[in-house]
Amino acid sequence: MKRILTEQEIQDFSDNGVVYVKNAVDADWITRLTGVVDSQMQNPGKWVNDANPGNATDRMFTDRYMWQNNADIKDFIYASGCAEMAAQAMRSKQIRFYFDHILVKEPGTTEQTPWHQDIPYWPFLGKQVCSCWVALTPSTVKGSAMEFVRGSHLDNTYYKAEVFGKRDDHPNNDWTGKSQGVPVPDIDGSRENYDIVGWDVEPGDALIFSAWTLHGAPGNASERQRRAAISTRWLGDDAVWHPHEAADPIVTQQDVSIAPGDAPRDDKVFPCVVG
Ligand SMILES: O=C(O)CCC(=O)C(=O)O
Repeated sequence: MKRILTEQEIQDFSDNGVVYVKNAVDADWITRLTGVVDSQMQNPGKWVNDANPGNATDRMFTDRYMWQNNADIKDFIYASGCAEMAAQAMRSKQIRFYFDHILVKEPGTTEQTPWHQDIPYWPFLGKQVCSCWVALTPSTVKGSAMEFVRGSHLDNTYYKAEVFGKRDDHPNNDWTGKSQGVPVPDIDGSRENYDIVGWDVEPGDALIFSAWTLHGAPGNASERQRRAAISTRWLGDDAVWHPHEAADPIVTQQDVSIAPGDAPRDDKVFPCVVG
């Protein structure tokens, strides 16, 4: 069963730049993807970032761009309904896939997800670009849940990409240096000045958010509960290819058959999932 967004959910996405979608994907996906997380943590891919390999605590682990080699993730992209929800949220006729991203914070993880906007990290421009973040474990606003600055997608501001968890032994993470844009303000330093929203989530719930919405998350202070999620990234009708120096190197100009300013109509690299 694929989840269909209500008119209210679609309007919330449009007004707020983020929408919480209860029971967005079936429980079977959570079982399968939890297995993927466990196996990637044992056997990471090329694009891993692992703060503390092998540790059961204080470990932030991310891996991305696995869909071409991982059958479970490929199935999830085509069959989970995330593409359709992205299409509905963005009111887009067509949806192409960009990349998959798993994010894990083991109990006692101090590393935060800094406040950021996704668009400057990605080689695209356009307003119809979004993520569908699906919880694989519970997380609460008081704990490790994501937070968003409501309405920040409408500010027409392109924020400078910041390095996440910079470490000398993780060159994979160090590609943001020449990013253009406005520095992200110190949101945690003056939270009262921002309209910050977040939701307690259960496995299978989703947060769909615009690539222009400021978002972040604390570490994971829980003593026992892992916090894990998969984020899939989606390109709608107005997305155009915009390679730039500080963009994520998973897909660069040499990997695609399109030119800057083109729609992402390279079916091998950005498969069309809706439309
Ligand atoms: O899960 C997190 O802490 C961050 C996720 C995120 O920033 C994203 O999916 O774009």
